[in-house]
Amino acid sequence: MALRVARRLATRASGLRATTAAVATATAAAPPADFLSAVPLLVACTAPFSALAGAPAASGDDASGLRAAIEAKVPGERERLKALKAQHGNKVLGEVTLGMAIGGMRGIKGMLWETSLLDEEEGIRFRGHTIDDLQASLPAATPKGEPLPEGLLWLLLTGDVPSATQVAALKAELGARAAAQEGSVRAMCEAYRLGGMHPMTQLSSRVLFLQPKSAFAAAYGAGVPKTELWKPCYEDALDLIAVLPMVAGDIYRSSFKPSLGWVSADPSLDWAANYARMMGFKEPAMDELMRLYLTIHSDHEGGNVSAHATRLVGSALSDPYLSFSAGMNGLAGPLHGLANQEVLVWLRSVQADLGASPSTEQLTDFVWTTLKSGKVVPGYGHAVLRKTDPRYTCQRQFALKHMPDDDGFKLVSKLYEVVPEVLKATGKVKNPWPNVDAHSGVLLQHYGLREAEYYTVLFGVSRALGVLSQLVWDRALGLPIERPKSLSMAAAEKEVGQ
Ligand code: NMX
Ligand code: MLT
Repeated sequence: MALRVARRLATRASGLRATTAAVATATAAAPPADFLSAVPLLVACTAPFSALAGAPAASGDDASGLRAAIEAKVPGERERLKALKAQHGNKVLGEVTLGMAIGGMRGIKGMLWETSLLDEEEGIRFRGHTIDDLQASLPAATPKGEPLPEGLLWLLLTGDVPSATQVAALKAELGARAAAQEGSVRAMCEAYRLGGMHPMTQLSSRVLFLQPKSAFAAAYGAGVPKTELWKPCYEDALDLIAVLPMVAGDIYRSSFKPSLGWVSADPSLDWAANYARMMGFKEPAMDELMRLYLTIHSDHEGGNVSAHATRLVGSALSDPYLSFSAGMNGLAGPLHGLANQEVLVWLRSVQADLGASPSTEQLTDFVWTTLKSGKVVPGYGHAVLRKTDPRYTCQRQFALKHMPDDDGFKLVSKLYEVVPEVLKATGKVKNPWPNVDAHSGVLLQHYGLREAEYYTVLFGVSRALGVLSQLVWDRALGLPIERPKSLSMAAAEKEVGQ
């Protein structure tokens, strides 16, 4: 009953969409040159955009059967957690030293995260499956092709590898959800031309502008009980995932290729290929790269900044739009997701200084110069991994298959022989091996996506699959508000008897 009330509330404002579109047309003129010139536009648009409330449209019909598949698992997973807590809730998971509290909580086992688990040697497993497993078992668009991210989304949400029929149904459902929201999303995108801002700031802001759509916020406001809140959380997650290519594709076009204009989704295409079209790319190999890229960047257990920020904000029962936007603000940091931008900028500086085929000695000197100037070598190191990231390895395999003679790829390969030795020689870097970001830029650049400042947006669109899937389970399992204990230095001194 309360859920029905929430749905009614969530559709009430849809009649205002015409007003929204009119405002959008009036304000869509020239993109602002910089942030300050964007401010009056934001102020002008704030009030009419409450009209976005209630546009989730396709929500509720479970056309793919995914929600029913999750629902079938919820009681069993709740029981499992209840039993764990009752029988083992007082077992010790590890000790927390003062060094860990000072050192970014590294190594503290302090949360549950169901969708993926990271092993420091082996790398990531998504619901127990390695990347190699996924490439073999998830349905693909072409024979022996890269996995479809829709299949990964099904896996993350249910724990089961989906059939080709289930993936086709989810692809169709995401397409229908995107089509149903296109009018309101387009109006928002065309009203908020934030071209002077970094693409990640644009992404985070635009997700917030969509927040009035939230079925979760409406459901909470209508008094839907806590045990049922995972359902509107799921609706928001799927609605948001469905429109992210539209939102992010428009950020790309409006920032870098304004002549392309608005690009509608092609219902015959999958989520990743549509995203490629929305950025103006048509080559089948680019579609395959996008499928791989959007699959492997989706999730990296719960402690990384974007995942943890999303979880933390969601734990206050902030809705999925607010939570995901928070995660994107974390992903925008250079030690996290923005490292993919930093890598390409750094590789270009190597090429500008040393030419197309630098020697090992020249590269070694260049890496030392980077370190001595106080900078990190982007794309290398990790807080958990202690070996080469398997996400790096699978991108390398993609390059060997599709673009073995690319100069950027050759440089990345050469650096793999040089950088770890230098980082080891510093004596302080715990993991001298490359992470996911060391490789992605040269692949994208090869297919014409050369604007490095956009790269983290691609990471963010992919990360939505993981963090929003887990958010649905956070609510389904009834996980509480997160609130770890902090210490002042004085309290720490007292604690250690100093
Ligand atoms: N280049 C230079 N110094 C490094 C590097 C690197 N790639 N990696 C670690 N260090 C330094 C680190 O700054 C620290 O120095 P100090 O004691 O002077 O503060 C020291 O080595 C020990 O750090 P670690 O314990 O090895 O690494 P930590 O867990 O603190 O940080 C990263 C992990 C990923 C932040 C770090 O390795 C780094 O800054 N890497 C480069 C940026 C990057 O590629 N980030 C992307 C990570 C993946 N992602 O997408 O999020
Ligand atoms: C990620 O994908 O989130 C990064 O590798 C960072 C991390 O796991 O800490």
